[in-house]
Amino acid sequence: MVDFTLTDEQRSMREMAHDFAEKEIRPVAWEYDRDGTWPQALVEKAWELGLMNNHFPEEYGGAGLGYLEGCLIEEELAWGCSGISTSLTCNGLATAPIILAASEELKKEYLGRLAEAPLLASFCLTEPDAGSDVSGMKTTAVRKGDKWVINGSKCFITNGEYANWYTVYAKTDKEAGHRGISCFLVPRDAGVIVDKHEDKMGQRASNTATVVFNDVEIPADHLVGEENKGFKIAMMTLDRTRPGVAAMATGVARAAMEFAIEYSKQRVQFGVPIAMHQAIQFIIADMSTKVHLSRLATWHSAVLLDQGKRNTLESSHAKRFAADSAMEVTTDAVQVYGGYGFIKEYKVEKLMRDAKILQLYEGTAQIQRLVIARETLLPRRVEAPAPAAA
Ligand code: COS
Repeated sequence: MVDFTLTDEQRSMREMAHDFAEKEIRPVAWEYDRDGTWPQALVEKAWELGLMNNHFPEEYGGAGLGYLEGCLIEEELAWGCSGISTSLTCNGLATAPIILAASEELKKEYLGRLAEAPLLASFCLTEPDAGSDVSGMKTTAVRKGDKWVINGSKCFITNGEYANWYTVYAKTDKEAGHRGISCFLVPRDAGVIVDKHEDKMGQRASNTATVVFNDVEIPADHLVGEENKGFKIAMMTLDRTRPGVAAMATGVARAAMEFAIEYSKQRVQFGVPIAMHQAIQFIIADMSTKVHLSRLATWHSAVLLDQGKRNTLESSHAKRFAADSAMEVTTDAVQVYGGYGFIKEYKVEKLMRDAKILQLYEGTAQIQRLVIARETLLPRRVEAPAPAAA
């Protein structure tokens, strides 16, 4: 049976997230965007309300919510501000490899830290010369006695400046390509250096930093999953987090559409509100279809995960379509505003800048198409078993 009806619990969760976005995020979003302000107060409030880390299994202090519930929350938060929602939801990306593959001890200690206090964690995969090409990474981890020694540098790390710990991918066998990458949990106090705070085009309330590891030593048991199995853990993580990005893209597009509708009913040209002109109606109609289909694709990719099924194809469909749609819808919202849309005083200007990163982070629009093409030409419909803990 296919049923898109949400349960009462899901609806009230969505309402709570919407309320938070409307009353707490929206009033500060444009000021935080202008100044690039770190939303610490909102991190603390969202954490208090249970809007963060709610996907953790109950035994590690979470609410054990499903991926669909996560997407409902992420759409609302991003409707408020996608920069702030990126800050609030990034723990999901950092913790997915831990939930998937880490030992019981690591899960208890490090998921526990985030459950017990409003702390953050970051996911460190990308490097200056290894973006889409994950296997090209140069960061290394060398085993010395009962320690791993990590050297290298990771860039574009969301929440990097504020993280308490990091999920870090490093080469443990330089000759083995993607089969020589391992995943580690690195506590910040092991000697991680935060090097550079990026000044970004959009999502300016999110923190993006370079994180450097100079002979950083971590205990041997901080290997996540098996040695040289990190690439698969990273891919399985992205399968689990791309639906959330798609949900955020849906929220951004929806916000832009709402602003465009409101403006088109007020702005009078040729003697009538511009909403009366078919040229504008068709733009609004396309916006509405894109928001609707983005949400459907997002929900489908999340529901498959909740059913324990592999969703590689569907999460790339959702991420690709929703992010491209968010870019198109926000650009069209600026178009509906005409010259005013280009002025910072009008809200759609920020949304258009914010949307761009949705086509870039967690796999570019081109990488999504590459995955979609591979999955379509050579379907791998079997379920991927969870990687074993180290
Ligand atoms: N789930 C489980 N396993 C997967 C997988 C998935 N979704 N995708 C790939 N794998 C496995 C493959 O089965 C293959 O396994 P074997 O070693 O047993 O053969 C292995 O991983 C390598 O897969 P593939 O050949 O597809 O790897 P490529 O090097 O060609 O890379 C892309 C694939 C380009 C898709 C990958 O590098 C990628 O997603 N890049 C983008 C990274 C990204 O999103 N960065 C953003 C950073 S987070 S902000």
